[in-house]
Amino acid sequence: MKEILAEIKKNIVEGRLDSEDEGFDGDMVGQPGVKELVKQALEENVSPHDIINESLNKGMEQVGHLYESNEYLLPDMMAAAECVSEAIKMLEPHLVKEDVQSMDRFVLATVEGDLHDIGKNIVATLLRGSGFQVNDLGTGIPADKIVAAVEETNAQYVGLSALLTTTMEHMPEVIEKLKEKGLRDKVKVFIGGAPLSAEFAEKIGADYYCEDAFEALEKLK
Ligand code: B1M
Repeated sequence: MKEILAEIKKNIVEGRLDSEDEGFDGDMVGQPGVKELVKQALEENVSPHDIINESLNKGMEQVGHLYESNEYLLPDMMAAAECVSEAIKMLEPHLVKEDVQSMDRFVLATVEGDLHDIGKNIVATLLRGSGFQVNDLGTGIPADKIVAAVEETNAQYVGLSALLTTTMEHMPEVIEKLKEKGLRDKVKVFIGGAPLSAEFAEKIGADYYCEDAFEALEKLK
């Protein structure tokens, strides 16, 4: 991995937004944090794709392991999440192709009971950048509301995100309610999120499982 990508990942794990942050051992003040490093990476023409997949996703994966092993507490996870959100804001202009316009409508939501939105937001940014009209409903969205949005906007695609093994179980509800409303054949259902898999997509009758946001775009193509 390029050194700059490794540095960004390290600083995500340390929850260091910028050079004023101390880091966990308290001795990192003055060293570049996520903001400075992402700026530098973009100036060096490192691709936003690599920054997202190699630094942001992998950094958060490591944070997840540290939380699981009780080395990190909730505020540590939140500090890392803030760094990722800030990095995505900086990457957004580089992911948007200004001349692309499409009539394709995408409804996107994190399912009921689930507040994780970093991955969903990356998906929204990429889709908008590729010209899709994205109706991002936000987090913790019940199946009824998702289906109502599909109906109202006449969307051709719906994307569901879940990060918890408990909340992924709300995904089949959305598919059932789409069937009840006679909308299932009019919309392609994409699902994504760390605990999901292609097997789960098949089991619940979703059309596509996406391991990451770029795979969603590939599948749409
Ligand atoms: Co949470 N959390 N969390 N958390 N959190 C996990 C998911 C966990 C695995 C950590 C762990 O224990 N190892 C664990 C779940 C365990 C389980 O379910 N078995 C967990 C837990 C337990 C919790 C709480 C219950 C903790 C508590 O309160 N005690 C709580 C739940 C709150 C709730 O939702 N009700 C909670 C809270 C939080 C924070 C608020 C602190 C924060 C979220 C901040 C936010 O989202 N704004 C947080 C975080 C940051 C994480 C981890 C560390 C990182 C998640 C993340 O942002 N990843 C996570 C550990 C992990 O995932 N390994 C963890 C980076 C992101 C870019 O990846 O979201 O997977 P991801 O998205 C990818 C792909 O999956 C895909 O594309 C994205 C971009 O490439 N994708 C899609 C996702 N959605 C898609 C939709 C599509 C297509 C692709 O449709 C088209």
